[in-house]
Amino acid sequence: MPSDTLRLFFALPCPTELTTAICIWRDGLAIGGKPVAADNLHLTLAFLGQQPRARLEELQLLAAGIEAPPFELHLDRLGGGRRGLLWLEPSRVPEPLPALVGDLQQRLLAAGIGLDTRPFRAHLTLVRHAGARPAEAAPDFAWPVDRFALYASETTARGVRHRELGSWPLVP
Ligand code: 2AM
Repeated sequence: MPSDTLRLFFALPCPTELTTAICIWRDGLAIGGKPVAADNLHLTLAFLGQQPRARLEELQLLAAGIEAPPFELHLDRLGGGRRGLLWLEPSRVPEPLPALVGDLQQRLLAAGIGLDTRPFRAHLTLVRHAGARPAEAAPDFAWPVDRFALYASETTARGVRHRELGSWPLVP
C-alpha cells in the first residue's frame, strides 16, 4: 500500500549534458565515498520533508504561481561539510536564485509548511562520505537554469530515487 506521505523537495534539476560533464569529472577524482547517482544530481531550493500525499495538488498549484526569470549559474567552487560531504557551489550567486528561493519559501510558509531554518546555501552534492578532499580546483560548470521541479525522494531496492512530480519553466 502506498504511504500517505511523501518526502518532498523543490530543486533545480541538473540538465543532462551538464550531469554527464560533472559525473565524468567527479568520477575521475578518486576520493572514495558514495557518489550521488547521476539521475539524482540537483540543487535543492526548499526541503519540505514528509508531507501528506493529499497536499500534492496544492503544492503543484503553488509552484505554478511562481513567476521567475531564467538565469545562468556557474558552479565553479568545491565545498564540503560534515561526514565527508562534497559539493559544487557558485562563487557568485546570481540574484534571481535567492529571489526564487525566497518566493518559494514565502508561499510555502503561507500554506503552513514549515521549512528548514538553516539559511539557503546553493550547492549541488556530488559525494557523501568521501575519504578525502580533491587536490585540484573545480572547473567552471555553466548551468543555464530554465526550470525548477518538485521531487519525491523515495527509497527503493536500488537506492534513493528522486521522482519528478512537476516541473515549471522560468520565463523572462
Ligand atoms: P542536498 O543536501 O544535496 O541539497 C532529498 O532528501 C534532498 O533534499 C537531499 O538529497 C538533500 O540534498 C536535500 N535536503 C535539504 N535539506 C534537507 C534536510 N533538512 N534533510 C534532508 N535532506 C535535505
